Amino acid sequence: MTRAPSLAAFPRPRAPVAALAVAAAALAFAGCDKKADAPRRPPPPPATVAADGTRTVPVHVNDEGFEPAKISARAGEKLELEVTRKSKSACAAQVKVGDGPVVDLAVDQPVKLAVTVPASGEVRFACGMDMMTGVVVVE
Ligand SMILES: [Cu+2]
Repeated sequence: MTRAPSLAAFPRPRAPVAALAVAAAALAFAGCDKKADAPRRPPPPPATVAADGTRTVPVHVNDEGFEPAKISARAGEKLELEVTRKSKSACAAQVKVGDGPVVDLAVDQPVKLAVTVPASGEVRFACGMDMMTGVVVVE
């Protein structure tokens, strides 16, 4: 008679504690994931403008595609993309700007590609397989 209530009483206070511990562990995991992601993939640095007016826009090639995938340009602007492959995926191994040649990319080796900005419209850029795409839009 004295044992039964004590046995029943033990699991009850423990259950919520265990559930909290699981929830806390899950939260800690989610937090870790986000923290691990941020330093592993910082965004590309801002564009720079050289003395001759050429604007250089850093572009990263990630697993998900180009970052940024859309770049605004002014008509006739001297523009170049500084493309850096940040993904080991084969999809990121090449890039092609407009009608230009397909250029090989090595991981973390920036490659500068001049863009002939038209008076209007847009210039596409893409991976070698044309799966990941980006665009320079004349505005
Ligand atoms: Cu591809």
